[in-house]
Parts: sequence; structure tokens; C-alpha cells
Amino acid sequence: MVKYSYNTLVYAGEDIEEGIARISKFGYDGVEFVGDHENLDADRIKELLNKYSIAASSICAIYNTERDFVSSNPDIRKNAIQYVKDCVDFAHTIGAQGISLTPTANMKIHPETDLETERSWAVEGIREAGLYAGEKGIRITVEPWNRYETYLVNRMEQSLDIVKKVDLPNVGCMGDTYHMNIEENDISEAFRLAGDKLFYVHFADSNRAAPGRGHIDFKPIAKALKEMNYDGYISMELLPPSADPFGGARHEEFYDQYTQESIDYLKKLFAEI
Ligand code: LER
Ligand code: MN
Repeated sequence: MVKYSYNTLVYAGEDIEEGIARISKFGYDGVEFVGDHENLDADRIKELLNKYSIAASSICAIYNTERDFVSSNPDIRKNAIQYVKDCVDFAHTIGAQGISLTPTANMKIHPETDLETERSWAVEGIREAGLYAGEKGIRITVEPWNRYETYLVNRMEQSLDIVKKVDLPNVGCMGDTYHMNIEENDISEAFRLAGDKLFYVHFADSNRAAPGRGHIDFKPIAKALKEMNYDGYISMELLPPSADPFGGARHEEFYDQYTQESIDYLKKLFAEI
């Protein structure tokens, strides 16, 4: 059985308690948090998760020009590794199982060095972060992003290649249907390719709205996940229709409406297949 989670990334301008309460109210199993451990109080979140009887699913780590696994500046590469280690501590305190990772700064679309060197820095850095995460029982998932957000890992086969080279039991792949709809030939086949290395999933429709509001056909995807016996989280990562969706503006429909609608839509879909 899959588990359902909702990423609080889109809940701008409210206290984290409101988000946790909402996600619990609509019947989710888990809450996904942004890797913003400097502004989020881990002990308080742990108490709130207890209060609303819900788990933490994963930490959505955000990389920027100050923390980039493949920067030509070794200090910035070190910052990226340290950032994941800090996210691991945060995850450990709140009981989250994993951390999502992409080895480049978000929205960086040009390499600084040759791709072979950058890939080897990615493997090296993820391995160091993965060893630290493994000691605390936390998994790391390598997420492909579409070509407008990164150039290094755009498809599942590239995530799997890095994961195989890192070669740690707690480091695996993830897929985000929004990115996959742009980059993969066949979304279901890409999930199947990851096999038992598929550790985590983000769902959003083709326009990043709630599943059912765009033109992705979720039926074959749900079927593939079921046939693979995937029993991890499907986390809704819905974002506004904006060139910079990470800007933090409040879009009303992503709060109660899409939180409720997404889980209802997916539970019905999984029951039908
Ligand atoms: C980025 O587009 C993404 O998909 C997230 O999981 C991380 O911010
Ligand atoms: Mn995602």
C-alpha cells in the first residue's frame, strides 16, 4: 500500500501548525517539510506531529548558489554536503525517513566545469552525505528535475546511474511526475526502471496543480507503482503556475482545496486499478 504525503512548500505565509493540521485532517499519512532547518523548530514540529497524529515523510532540500554539489568552488561543494548533514539531523529529530536531493543549485541550467567532472563530484558528495545519513537511519533520494531547473539529472536513468555509483543501501531514486512529464518518454516505464531503488515519489499534474487538473494520465502510473509493490510515500508537491514557483506568494487553491482534492482523487484511482 502506498502512503500519502503533502509538501508544505506551497503553504506560504502561515504557521507550520496550520499546515500539519490541514494535512492530517484530510487523511494523509505524512507531511513533507522544506529543508529550512534554520527557520523551523525541529522540537516543536515533533510535538505538533504527535498532536495531530501524523508522521514526517521526507525533507525537501533546496539547493542554491551557496550550496551546490557541483560548483567549481570547493567551499560551495562542501556547503552542499554540510547542508544535507544538517537536514539529516533535522530529519532525525522529527522522524522523517528521507531527504530529497538534486546535485545542482535550483534553476542553474549551465555547467561550470565538464560534465564528467561534475558527475564525479555529485557521486562523491552524495556518498559522503549518504554515509552520514545512513548512520542515523535516514535515506537520501536523488530527484531528476526538468531542463529549466537543472542540466545534470533530468531523467530517471541518470538518477539511477548516480545511485549505482554511490552504491549505498540508503541512497535511492525518486521521481516527480511534473518533471517526468517534460523529460521522460514514458513516465510509468521510468518508475519501473528504478525498481526497488525507487524510494520516494512526488506527484503533481502537468501544470503542477492537483492530480486531475492537468493532462497527465495517472492511471498507468498508479498501475506501475502497484505492480512494483511500491509501498513508500506519494507526496503531493504542488506549486503555483509561475516562472518562479518558489517565490512564496499565497495561492488560495493550494491550501484546503488541493490538499483535500489530491488525496481523494488518488485514493479513488488506486481503488479502481
Ligand atoms: C524542484 O522543482 C522540485 O521538484 C522539488 O522537489 C525540490 O524543490
Ligand atoms: Mn519534486
